[in-house]
Amino acid sequence: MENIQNLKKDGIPITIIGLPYAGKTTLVNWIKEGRFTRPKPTIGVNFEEIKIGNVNFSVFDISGQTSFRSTIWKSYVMTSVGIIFVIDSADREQLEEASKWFWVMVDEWLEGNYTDKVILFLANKSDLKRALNLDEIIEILNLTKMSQHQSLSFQFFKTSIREPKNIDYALKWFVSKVKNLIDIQKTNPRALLITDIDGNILNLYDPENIVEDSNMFVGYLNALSGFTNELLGHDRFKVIKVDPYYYLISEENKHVVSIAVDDEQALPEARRLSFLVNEFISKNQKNLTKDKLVKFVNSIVE
Ligand SMILES: Nc1nc2c(ncn2[C@@H]2O[C@H](COP(=O)(O)OP(=O)(O)OP(=O)(O)O)[C@@H](O)[C@H]2O)c(=O)[nH]1
Ligand SMILES: [Mg+2]
Repeated sequence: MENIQNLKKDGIPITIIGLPYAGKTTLVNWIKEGRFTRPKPTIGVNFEEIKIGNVNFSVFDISGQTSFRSTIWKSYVMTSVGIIFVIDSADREQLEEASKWFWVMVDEWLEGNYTDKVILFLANKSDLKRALNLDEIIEILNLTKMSQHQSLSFQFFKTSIREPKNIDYALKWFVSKVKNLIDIQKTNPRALLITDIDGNILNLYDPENIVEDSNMFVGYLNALSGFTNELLGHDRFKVIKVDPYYYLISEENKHVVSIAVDDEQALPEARRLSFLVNEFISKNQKNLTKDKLVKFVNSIVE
């Protein structure tokens, strides 16, 4: 299984999720080979580097199996820029379940308000006779509610990979949105600092020496954590401005990750990077060494 820890910055990270048999891998194969295939069910995560137009993508096509949804799906969604959610529009029995997971993603994981995600919803297999029409799907999945989440870039399409129908059109929308987002956010952090909760530095990526006096910074963090044992609470972020930079601070398993960026527009990318670091820390909790951490951080920053 491709491990999220190996996520490199080579391609723009894209995640494809949806229940089993929806057509996720068929979609990946279609993009790669330009033909309709009948893949076997995916076990784990299928990773592909794909070029669409002149843009490189790192595509994570994830198994739809139940056991993957609350953990693996979430990790990849949080650390991706684009998400493609695929449903089988002929499988009426599974629509409620698909709807449930779509809204878990939007409301719980993305809290409905992320500006750094593009979501493409595909009502696939529209070629099948028993496929529901788009209006029915919109109603069952309550997709009009997405208009309340205007910060998320969202679009739905009725598609068939078999015919093929609408796929090019849908992907065109998706690629251009993702590319715009990346152009806006494109930035390497100025600094990435990891400390333990007492302020001891475990990693410091600081090529331009902007965290000159990390004691000051650590002092600030200590002052914050002095009030509560938990600095920020789970999956929460705090942004502080210490001119001329913005610092995004997050906490995971008694580690504090602080990322400095130039401007507000780069904060979503900083948040994505902190998810990657937090993920790494959680997974390596038992045998985390400073060396490992430094190596990992170097692999996600340029
Ligand atoms: N009729 C029709 N069949 C399709 C279409 N897209 C995919 N399929 C078929 O649906 C079946 C399941 O497709 P997969 O791509 O393996 O499904 P998946 O979403 O990757 O499933 P998991 O990997 O198990 O989560 C395959 O036999 C595909 O050929 C479509 O647009 N129309
Ligand atoms: Mg698959």
